[in-house]
Amino acid sequence: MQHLPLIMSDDPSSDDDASVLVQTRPKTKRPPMYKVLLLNDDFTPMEFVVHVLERFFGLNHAQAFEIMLVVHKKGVAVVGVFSHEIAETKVGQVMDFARRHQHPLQCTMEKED
Ligand code: TYC
Repeated sequence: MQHLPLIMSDDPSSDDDASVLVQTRPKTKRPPMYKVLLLNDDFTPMEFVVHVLERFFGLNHAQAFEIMLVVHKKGVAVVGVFSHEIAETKVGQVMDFARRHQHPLQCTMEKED
């Protein structure tokens, strides 16, 4: 097998530039997280919201009741923080469950800062 001479490129955009090779601080960017928000409305029964929080967010009855009251009084509350995929799944589960029971409950997600 024949070995050809290796010529280094002078092109500054080329990957053989030393600054590309000397990466002393590897970037370990964590994936963005998403807040799942529950919104107040005047029609969804309080017990239904408590049930949703127990069923889809793994809260016990006291925690679920507490968060339901925060939403009821303040209009909105963060009910959990998840990866994009998990947050999307939770929002879908809540919206689907509310729709099937004909309640106008709204659940959304928002990127965390
Ligand atoms: N405001 C509703 C009521 O008085 C209760 C409620 C709480 C609705 C939280 C939605 O996300 C909600 N029946």
